[in-house]
Amino acid sequence: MEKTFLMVKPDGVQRNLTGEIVQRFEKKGFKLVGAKLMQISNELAEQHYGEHKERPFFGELVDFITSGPVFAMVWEGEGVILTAREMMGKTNPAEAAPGTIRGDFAVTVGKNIIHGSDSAESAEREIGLFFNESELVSYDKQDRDWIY
Ligand code: DAT
Ligand code: MG
Repeated sequence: MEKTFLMVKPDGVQRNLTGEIVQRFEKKGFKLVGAKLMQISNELAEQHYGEHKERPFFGELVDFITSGPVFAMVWEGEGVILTAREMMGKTNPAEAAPGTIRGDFAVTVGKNIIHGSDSAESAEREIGLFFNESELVSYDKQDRDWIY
């Protein structure tokens, strides 16, 4: 089954949105298979956002993502990578539709509440960066036959 990496950023944790965000993916029908509250190191931040190294906002991005705890998660489900991105809304909250996480809870691109992998390759890379194999749980959920 497809997996993606999602993370409540420091602004989302500080603004008490962790539970609300977890609940949205739970209610949708996706399955949580790994989660932890953690402080990202500078090295991990630079690796995670490596694709943006040359962008003018890279320094701010690394400072922001290391500015407080994040809630890192792995979610599983059919089409979860793309669907989670749609549930998050556009990168710039000013353009994110109401009903999406960024559309509902954020105002500026620099503090947009949530990260989600943008492709199968990113998901695999990011899950590997943030989680050990032993931190991911394989289990059956009793709602499965009511979702699929
Ligand atoms: P996303 O988080 O939707 O995948 P991205 O990968 O293009 O977006 O950028 C990563 C993060 O970098 C984004 O969530 C917020 C920040 N960012 C992107 N564009 C920015 C900009 N023009 N100015 C400031 N921060 C920006
Ligand atoms: Mg991205």
